[in-house]
Amino acid sequence: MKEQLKEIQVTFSQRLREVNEMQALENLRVEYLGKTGVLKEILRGMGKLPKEERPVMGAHANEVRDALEEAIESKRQELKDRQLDAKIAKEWIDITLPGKKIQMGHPHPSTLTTRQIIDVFHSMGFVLEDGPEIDTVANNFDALNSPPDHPSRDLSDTFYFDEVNLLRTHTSPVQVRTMMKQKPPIRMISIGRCFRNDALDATHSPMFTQCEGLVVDEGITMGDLKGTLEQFVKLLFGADTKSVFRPHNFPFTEPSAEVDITCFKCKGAGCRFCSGSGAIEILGCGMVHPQVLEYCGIDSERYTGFAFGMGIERVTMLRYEIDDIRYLFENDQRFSRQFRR
Ligand code: 2NL
Repeated sequence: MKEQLKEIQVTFSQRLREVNEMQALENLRVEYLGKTGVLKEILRGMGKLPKEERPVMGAHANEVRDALEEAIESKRQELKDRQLDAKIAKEWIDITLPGKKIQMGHPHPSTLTTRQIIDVFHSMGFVLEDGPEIDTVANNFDALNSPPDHPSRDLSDTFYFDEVNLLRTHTSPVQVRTMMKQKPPIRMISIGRCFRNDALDATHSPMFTQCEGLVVDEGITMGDLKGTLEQFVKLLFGADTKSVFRPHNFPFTEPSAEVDITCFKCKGAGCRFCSGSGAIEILGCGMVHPQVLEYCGIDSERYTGFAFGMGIERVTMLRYEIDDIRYLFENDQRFSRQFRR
């Protein structure tokens, strides 16, 4: 029996050396130490031994069992360590490698123009006002002295929801709302999306952004209008920019004018950019029509005002020499990325 135990120990050691993974180790444990294992089989044979040998042999068998258990436990630890080493080797990260560069976003060119225009007017004491993109026929047309048969009211030019509501065709309703809720002095600008039923081409878009301004107080004159807008174009296009006020006509202002600035490309000599004229039209303006003031509840005998309006996209196209308005709406990264800073 002693020899048998010796034999078991030797073959067990050989078998254990060949074990390379947990399941094989468990199988080996069951084979030798399990309820029907090799060792149990031996112990069952103890009954045949002479009575006096049994305690000695029993003690010896227990020693062998303990030794086997210990060997299995240490092998288990060894396999566990090996598994962990393999995992660490596989998941190794070189923390000294440079990180992946993240693509940073950046403002759209129209946003750059918008922000700069706000800054310029803010520096002159104007307050930025806001209003809804869906407004009323009254606020968009009636208040602005637009005659009932004016072409801009046409179904083919304006997006109507019904007889009362429309998509605003300019930001003027914001000025109307401001005048209705606030007494002069008023010094405000509004910037927002406007909608006209125009076909999309290089210079027109059915959705565009307008910036308008309004000043109403006692004693406001055409001189205030000129001074303010001259200062505006100098701050936006450079100190040497000259402006020319050319008579025009709007239903909501009287008198009305359009402002041309000296072409910043050819400095007035005439080039392809300004169609040879040496000047570029930048905005429309005028003294607020007394009818508009009265409609909004402002005494036109006591107060006067001036107003102006310009297209953000048009100004953006001029500043960055963009020759097609569609670039501003398509969001093609090959275009937009050029404005990364
Ligand atoms: C242009 C011209 C203009 C106004 C807008 C305005 C608003 C009120 C009263 C009087 Cl509430 N006027 N706005 C005045 C003159 C010109 O815009 O060419 N815009 C793109």
